[in-house]
Amino acid sequence: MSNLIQTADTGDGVRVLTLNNPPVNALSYAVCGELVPAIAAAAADASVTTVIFTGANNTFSAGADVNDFAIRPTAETKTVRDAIEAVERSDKTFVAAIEGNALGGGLELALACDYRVAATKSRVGLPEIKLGLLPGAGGTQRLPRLIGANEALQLMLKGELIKAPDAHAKGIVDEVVDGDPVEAAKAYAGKPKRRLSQRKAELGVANLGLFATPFVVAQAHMMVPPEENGGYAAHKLIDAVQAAIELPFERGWARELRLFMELVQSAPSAALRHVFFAERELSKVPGLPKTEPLPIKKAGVIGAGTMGTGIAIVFAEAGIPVTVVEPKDEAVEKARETVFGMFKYQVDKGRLSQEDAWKRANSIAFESDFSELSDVDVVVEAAFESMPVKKEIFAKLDAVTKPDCILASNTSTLDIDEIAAATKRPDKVLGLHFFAPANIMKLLEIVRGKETSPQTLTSGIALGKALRKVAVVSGNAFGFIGNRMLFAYEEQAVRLAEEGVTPARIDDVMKNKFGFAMGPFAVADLSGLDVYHFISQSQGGAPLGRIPIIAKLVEQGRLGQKTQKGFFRYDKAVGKGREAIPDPEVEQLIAQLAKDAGIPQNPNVSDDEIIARCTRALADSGAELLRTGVALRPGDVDIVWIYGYGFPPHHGGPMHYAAEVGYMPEGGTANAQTKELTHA
Ligand code: 3H9
Repeated sequence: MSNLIQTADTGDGVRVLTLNNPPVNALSYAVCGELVPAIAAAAADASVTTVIFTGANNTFSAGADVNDFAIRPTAETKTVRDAIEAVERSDKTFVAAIEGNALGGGLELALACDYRVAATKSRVGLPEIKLGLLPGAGGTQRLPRLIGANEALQLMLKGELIKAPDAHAKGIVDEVVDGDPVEAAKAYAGKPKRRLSQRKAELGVANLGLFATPFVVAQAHMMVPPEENGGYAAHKLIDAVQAAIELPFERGWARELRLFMELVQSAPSAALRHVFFAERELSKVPGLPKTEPLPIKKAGVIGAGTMGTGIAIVFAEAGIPVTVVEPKDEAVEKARETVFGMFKYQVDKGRLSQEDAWKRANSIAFESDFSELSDVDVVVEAAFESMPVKKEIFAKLDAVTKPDCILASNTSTLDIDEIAAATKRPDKVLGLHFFAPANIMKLLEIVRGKETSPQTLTSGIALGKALRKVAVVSGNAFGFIGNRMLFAYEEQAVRLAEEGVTPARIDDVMKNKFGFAMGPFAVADLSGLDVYHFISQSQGGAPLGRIPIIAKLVEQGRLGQKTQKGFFRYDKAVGKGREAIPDPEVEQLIAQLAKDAGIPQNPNVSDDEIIARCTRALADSGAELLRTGVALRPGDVDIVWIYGYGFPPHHGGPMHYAAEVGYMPEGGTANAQTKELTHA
């Protein structure tokens, strides 16, 4: 036997069983294979009165091993459920001593104990919903019996981690301690058993009388997304909690397992598990030599426009003081208002204390001269999207900043190598492409130029983590990963419109049937049709689609949401001016242009065909990025689209979805092999 479970008797009838499966003590089949006999041995040992569960590696457990869900269990396989059943059968007292995280199956093991003690800095939670699962080791049955079904349901549907003091206030843990939780747990030795399985689940809602349960259950079903559009696990989770309220424990425990097994085998859970692992792969760049990242203690930003201000806020929120260089007074005035407005909002929402908000807002300094950047460790340029402008800025930055300062551009389309060539330190130049609004959107594309050094790239990845972004490394190619694919996707949507399908229908299908946060035409209107036009002009002038619809709309002053007219109309009185209103004028314009160009009409394409064409365009474009080495892995492409463009996570991203529906992108597979990054 290995030492996945460490056993220690402390001499006073207490046996400590320590989970030891680095890094997070996942309760893998192998761990449970040792845990079950260890519990049985303690149960059979007359000298033991109390068993304390704890974790090595400064943590309790992150739950079941997510890798195991892809492995079919055999009759011999042991899971957390077997360990919990062994606890349930034993007449000893069990105490969980929690440090670090007790999540998923880890918390479920703790809930099977009679008492729970947690270190002040630890966190607990049942985040299974984020993997398209439900807590399947008794969480849906025991948590309602501990804190009431209504509150338990809210916690499990959100899947959030909560800090130990909050968990204590809710009654999830019995005691919070500053010192060693194992020492504190010993005080519970020999105390009477207190199994949650013996309790009845209360609803936790007053004044609803006889109809309380059906009311709460029906409300919950109504509040989550439909089963086929992101809510598959949520509805089953609600069913499991209903069982906790209505059925005896043993039957609820059995029902939970059946529902859990259905979810483990479901497509949405496979997609969400893929996203979980893809996210954790991001910082591993094949072939990147190991180097220490440069410390980033102070930052600079060029430009106080919307992007520059947002980026400055991101630095301030991460505790990195930042100097914004902006020569125009009115732009500075507006940026200051945005900064203070945003931090005030955080205070109003109770997320920040007044004092912290004030400190952070004041860690952003506005200056008019580049010379103020002489002591910063990184500068992010967020000026106008024009190569001559960027080159001039980089040449100036090269002259004023210290030699090892990293120079980054927030460009969304321009060539990083050409920008780097304006400096004498191209090895210190890279792209840091934030998405608007920069302080809200999680995605950051890190663009690696031809000369970007391993240390600069490593520092960029470390900075991404410090700024709490989901950072994806991209090669230097037009549009990088996200925008390159966006153009391919928008092009396909425009082609469908040319064939007579209205923009409103295409948006409705992609949003409400497929699950995107917004439809492709609403996205175009939000980004600005002038931006698309400008980019297609700078790329040789070819229109998106076969006919110059966007050029015509721009000519008519229809630039999108900002002019209240684009592909759709916008009215300040409807949805604060953000709701897309179909516009027959645009539909007629498209029809006329298509007729003039002799494009065959086919307005009756099915919804499935619309989805297939738009998602295939994404997969084809993603496959090309993988073939040319711009993107490292299919999972990276998926993460860019989920975090940057509102692709529905339950479909796992464009490459995962293509593989799932069996689509083979042009010239390659959706699951192309990981490649070393090259430059396109
Ligand atoms: C469950 O419990 C089902 C039960 O209800 C029913 C069973 C019958 N499994 O995120 P990090 C790895 S479902 C396997 O970078 P952090 C992770 O891949 C589970 N591996 O660190 C990474 O590996 P690598 C419910 C896991 O400090 C390494 O650990 N639990 C698992 O930023 C470090 O992870 C959850 O959903 C796992 N469960 O965050 C919790 N967890 O180094 C999922 C982590 O090779 N986990 N790894 O790339 C998390 O939320 C975060 O990982 C955690 C640490 C907060 C724990």
